[in-house]
Amino acid sequence: MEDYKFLFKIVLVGNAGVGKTCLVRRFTQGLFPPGQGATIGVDFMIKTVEVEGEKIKLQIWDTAGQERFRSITQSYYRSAHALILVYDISCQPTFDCLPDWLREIQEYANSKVLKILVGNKTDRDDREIPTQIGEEFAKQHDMYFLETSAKEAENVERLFYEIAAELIGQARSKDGSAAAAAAAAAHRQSEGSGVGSSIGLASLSAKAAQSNCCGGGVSNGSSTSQGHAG
Ligand SMILES: Nc1nc2c(ncn2[C@@H]2O[C@H](COP(=O)(O)OP(=O)(O)O)[C@@H](O)[C@H]2O)c(=O)[nH]1
Ligand SMILES: [Mg+2]
Repeated sequence: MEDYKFLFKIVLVGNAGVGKTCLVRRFTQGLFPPGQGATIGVDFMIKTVEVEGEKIKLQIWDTAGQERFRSITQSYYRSAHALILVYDISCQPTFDCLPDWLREIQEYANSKVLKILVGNKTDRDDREIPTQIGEEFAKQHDMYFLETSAKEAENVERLFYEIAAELIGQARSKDGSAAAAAAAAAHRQSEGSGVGSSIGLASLSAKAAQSNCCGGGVSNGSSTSQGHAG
C-alpha cells in the first residue's frame, strides 16, 4: 500500500492544441508524443513526487477533448487545488481566449484555488506573445506565471514541483493539512491497488473536437448538454 502525506488535484485548461496533454505526458511519463494529434482521452493521471521530504500524490486532470467553454462543467473544476491555464506562445488566439477561461474558472472553481498561467511551446521560433505580456496578464489576474516547452522538457518538472511546494505551504499554514489528509484517505479508499508512480487511465473516450480559436467553440450554445453538474 502506498504511503503519502498529501493528495493534490491539479486541473489543466486552455484551448485545444496548446499542449496540455503533452505537458501532462511529459511530466508523468517523460514522453513527448510525436504526432500526437488531439487529446489521448485521459481524465486524470497520477504521479507521486517527493517535495521537502514529503511524499505527495498529484492527481492531474486533463480535458478529454472538451475544451470548448461550457462543455467543461463544474464537476471538472470542483475540488481542484490548482488550476493550470495554458496558452500557446506562438498562437495569439489562444492568448486572447484567456479572459473567457478566467470567467469560467471564476464561475466554477473554488475561489481560493491556486492559479498558474502557462505559456507553452517556448521552443518555437514563431513566437507571437512576448514573455512580458504573459507575465503582466498573470500579475493582473493574481496568477503565477511560467513559460514551458513540453517538447524540450523546459520548466515542466518545475511547474508541477512548484505547485506541489506551494500547496504544501498552504496546507501547512492554514489548517488545511487535515483536509488534505482526509482527501488522501478518501482517495486511497476509492483507488484499489495503487502502485507507486502509477499512471491512472480513468476513461478512454477521445472526442477530438479540435479548434484552436475560441470563437467557434464558445458560441455554439451547447451549454449544459454534456454534463450533469451534480
Ligand atoms: N513545438 C511544440 N509543440 C508542442 C508542444 N507541446 C505540444 N505541442 C504540439 O501541439 C499540438 C497539440 O498538443 P496537445 O498536447 O494535444 O494539446 P492539447 O489539445 O492542449 O492537449 C501537438 O501537435 C503537439 O505535438 C511544445 O512544447 N512545443
Ligand atoms: Mg489534450
